[in-house]
Amino acid sequence: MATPMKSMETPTELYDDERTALTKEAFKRAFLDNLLYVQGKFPALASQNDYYQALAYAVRDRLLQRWISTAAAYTKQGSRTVAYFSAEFLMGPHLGNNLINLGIYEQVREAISELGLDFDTLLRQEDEPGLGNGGLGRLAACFIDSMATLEIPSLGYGIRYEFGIFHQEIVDGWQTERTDKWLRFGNPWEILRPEWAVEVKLGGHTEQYRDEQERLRIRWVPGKVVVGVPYDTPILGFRNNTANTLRLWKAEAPESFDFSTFNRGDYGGAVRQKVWSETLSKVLYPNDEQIQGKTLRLEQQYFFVSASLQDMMRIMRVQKLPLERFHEKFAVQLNDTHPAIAVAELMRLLVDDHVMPWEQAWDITCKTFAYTNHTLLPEALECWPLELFKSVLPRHLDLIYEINVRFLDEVRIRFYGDEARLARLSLIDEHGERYVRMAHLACVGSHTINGVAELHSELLKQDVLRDFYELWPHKFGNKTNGVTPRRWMALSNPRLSDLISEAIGDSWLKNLDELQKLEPFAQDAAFRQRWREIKLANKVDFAAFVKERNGINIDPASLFDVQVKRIHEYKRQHLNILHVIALYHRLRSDPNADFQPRTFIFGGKAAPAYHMAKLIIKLINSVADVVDRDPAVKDRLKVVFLQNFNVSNGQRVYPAAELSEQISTAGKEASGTGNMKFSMNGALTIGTMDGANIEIRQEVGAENFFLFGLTAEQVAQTKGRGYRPLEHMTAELQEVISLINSGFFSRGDVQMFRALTDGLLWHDPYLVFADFESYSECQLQVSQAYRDVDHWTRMSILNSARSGKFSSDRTIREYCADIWRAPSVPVRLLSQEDVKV
Ligand code: NBG
Repeated sequence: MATPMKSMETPTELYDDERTALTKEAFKRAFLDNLLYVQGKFPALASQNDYYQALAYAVRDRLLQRWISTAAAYTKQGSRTVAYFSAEFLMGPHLGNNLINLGIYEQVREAISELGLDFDTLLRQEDEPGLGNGGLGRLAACFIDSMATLEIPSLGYGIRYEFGIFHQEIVDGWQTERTDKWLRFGNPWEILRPEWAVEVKLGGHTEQYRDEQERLRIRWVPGKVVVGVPYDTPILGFRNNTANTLRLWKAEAPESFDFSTFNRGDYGGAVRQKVWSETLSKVLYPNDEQIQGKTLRLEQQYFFVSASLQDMMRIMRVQKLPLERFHEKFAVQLNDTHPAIAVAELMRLLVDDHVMPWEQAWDITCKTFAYTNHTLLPEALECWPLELFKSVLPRHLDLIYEINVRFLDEVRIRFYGDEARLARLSLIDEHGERYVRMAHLACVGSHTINGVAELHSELLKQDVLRDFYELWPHKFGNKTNGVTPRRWMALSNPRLSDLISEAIGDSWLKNLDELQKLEPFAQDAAFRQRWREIKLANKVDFAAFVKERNGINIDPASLFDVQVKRIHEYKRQHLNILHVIALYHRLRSDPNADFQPRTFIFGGKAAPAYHMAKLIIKLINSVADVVDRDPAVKDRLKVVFLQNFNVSNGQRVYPAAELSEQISTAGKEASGTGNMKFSMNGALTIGTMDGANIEIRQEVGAENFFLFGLTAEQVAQTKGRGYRPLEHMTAELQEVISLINSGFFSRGDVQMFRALTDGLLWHDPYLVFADFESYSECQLQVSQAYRDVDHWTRMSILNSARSGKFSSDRTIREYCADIWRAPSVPVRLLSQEDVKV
C-alpha cells in the first residue's frame, strides 16, 4: 500500500518532552515502552495486536495535549456548543485517521518499519467500532470530523454498544451473522470518566406530592434505575489544534450487587438486576429503515438521551450558567427520531426537577432542538404503542399529552373546524391501536426541520410532513449530506490524493471546492495517463484483496462496477443482478458477441430478519458461483460478493471503483452518501434521479453521468395508475426470470428464488421491471463509453474535480449558519507551563 499524503506531512508543535516528542527516536522509545508497560510484553512474545495497541497508545499520548487545550479554550470562552444526538456513530478505525489529522502519518510509518514491523499489518489489527447500521451512522461520524476541522465546539452523544453491527459471513451463499466483539482486546481510543456517571430512571409510576413550599409537584417513582457511565473518545480536527469529544454511554447497575437481596439469600435475584442493567447498552439493533418496536430499543433511546441532557446540565453548573440559558449554551441536533424523546425529557428535567414554569421550559426546549429526517419509508417512522411507552416512560407520556393538548389548541385556531387535520397532526395516532408518533414529537419540539438532499426535503414537505409544513413553513429547510474527504480521500486513496496535491497544492483537503482547479488537467494527456495508472494500481490492490478474501481472480483490466450499501429492495440490488443475468444470457446465446469485460462487485448487510434481502444476497452469490465456473464467459464476466462490507472495506473499494451503482427507485433514497465517496474518487455514476444523485449530476454535468429510469414524479404516477409489472415484461427479462425459476442458479431447486421472482411478477413495489429496460440500455452506453479510454478518463477527472459540494465541511457550515448559530473557537495549544500541577 502507498502511504497517504506524503506532501501533507507538516507536523505542528506538540509537547516536546521525552515522552511525547515527535522525533522518530522519541516515538520509537514511546512505542517500545508501551509494549512493555501497557501491554506487558516484550518483542519475542508480542502479537501483532500487542504492537497495534502499543502504537495506538503512543499516538493517543500525542493527541491528549490537543484535547486538554481544547477543553481549556471552550471552558474559558463559555462558547456555544453543538450536541449531536445520535443512536449511531459508525466511526471506522481511528488509528490511520488520527495520524492523517495529526500530520504524522509518514513519520510514524517510517518509525515502525525501522523497528522491523509492517505498518499496514498493524493498522489492520484495529477492530473498527461499527456502532451504526449504514448511512445515518456514518453521516454522524463525518459530521463530528467536520465540526472538529471547522473548530466548532461540539459533543457527539450516543451509546457505547458492547456489540456493534454484526459481522457478516457468507456460508453457502447465505448471510450468517456473528456478534461483533470489537472490545475484546480493549479500546485504546476511549477514556472512561466514572466521575461523570449519571442515574437514569425507567418504568414505575408517577405520583403527586407537595414540596416544602407547599407546591404541588409530580414525582416519578421508577421501577428500576440504571447508571450511565461516559466513555470519551477524542475527535481530532484536520491540521488544527481542536480535539472535540465523542461521549458514549455504557449502562451499568447502580451497585454491583443488590446487597439486601443478596443477604436474603437471593443471589440470583441480585445478579439479575446487574445483568439487566448492562443489557441496555449491550447491542446495536441491526435494522436500518425498519423500526423494531421493542421495549429495549425505547429504553436504549431514553437512556442515552437522559444521560446526555443531564451531562449538559452538569456542564452548565460547572460553567456557572443558569438553566434559563440552556438554549444559548447548547444547540441539540436530533439525528432522526431515535433521540426524539429528548423533547419530553428536557421538559421533565426543567419542569419537574428544576421547578420551571411550563411556558418558559417549553420556550427553552423549542429553541434548543432541531430535527433531521433521514427517510421517507413509512416502515421506518417510529411509533410506540401507548401501553409499551407508558410502561417504560410513564411520566413522559403525561408530558407528551400536555404538549399535545397545547399544540392542538394552536392548530384548532389556525385551521378552524378541520378535525381531520387535528387527527393527522396529533402526537398520538388514534386509528386502532394507539401510538406515540416520534416524528411529530420531534417536529413540535424543534425550531428547524431538515431533509438530507434537495429532493428529499421537497418530498418531506409534500408528503410525510406535509401538515407540519403547512403549519410552520418557516421551520423547513434542506441540508444536503456530505462526507469527509480526509477519510474518504486522503486516508483511503493516497495515490490519487498525492497526484491531486502535486497538481493543485494541498489546501483542497480543507476546502474541497478547490478541486475545481483540476478541471484544466482533464485536457492534459500526461495527467490523464497518471490518473489512469493510479486507478489501475488501486484496482490491482483491490483484486489482491478479493483473491485473499473470496479466493477468486478478478481482472484489473475489466470495468469495476460496484454496488456497496445496505441490502434493501428499495436500493434494488436485484435490478443489478437481473441485469447481470441478462448479460450472462447474451454471452451464452452469442459467444462471439462484442463484450466489454466487467467485474460486478456487490457488498452490504441485510437486516437479520429481512428475508427478501437475504434471498437477494443468496441470488447474487449463486450467480457469482455459476459465472465463475462457466468457462464460456471466463475473462468477460465476473461477480463478486464482498463479505462484511464496513468502513474498512469501504476504504478499499471506493478508490478502485470505476462505475458507481446508485439505482434506487426514485423518491426512496433520502440522499445516499456512498454516491459521493465514489464520485470524489473518480468513479462515474449510473443512477436514477434520486436523493443526492440529482445534485451530483447537476455538479458534474449531465454528460458525465449515466442517467436512467423513472423520476419520482413518474414513479408516483405509475403507482397511481395501478402498476402492473407484467406490462413491462420484455423478451430478455422473460429469459432472465425463467432461468432463475428453472433452478439454473440453485442446483435444480426451482423453489429457492420463487419468493423473489413471484414478488417481482405480481407486486414489484419498487418498480424493478418498469426500469429494467432503461437500465439495460444505459449499461450499454456505459460499456461503449468505457472503450474510449481518454474520454472516460476525462469524465472521471471531472467527477472528482466537481465534487467539492459533497464535503461534509460544506454541510456543517450550512448547519452552523442556518440552524445552530455556533461560531468557531480556534484552539491555542497549551504549553507545559500552562498545565503544571
Ligand atoms: C439514511 C438514508 C440515506 C441517507 C442517510 C444519511 C436511514 C434511516 N436513512 O439515503 O437512507 O444518506 O440516512 O442521511 O438510515
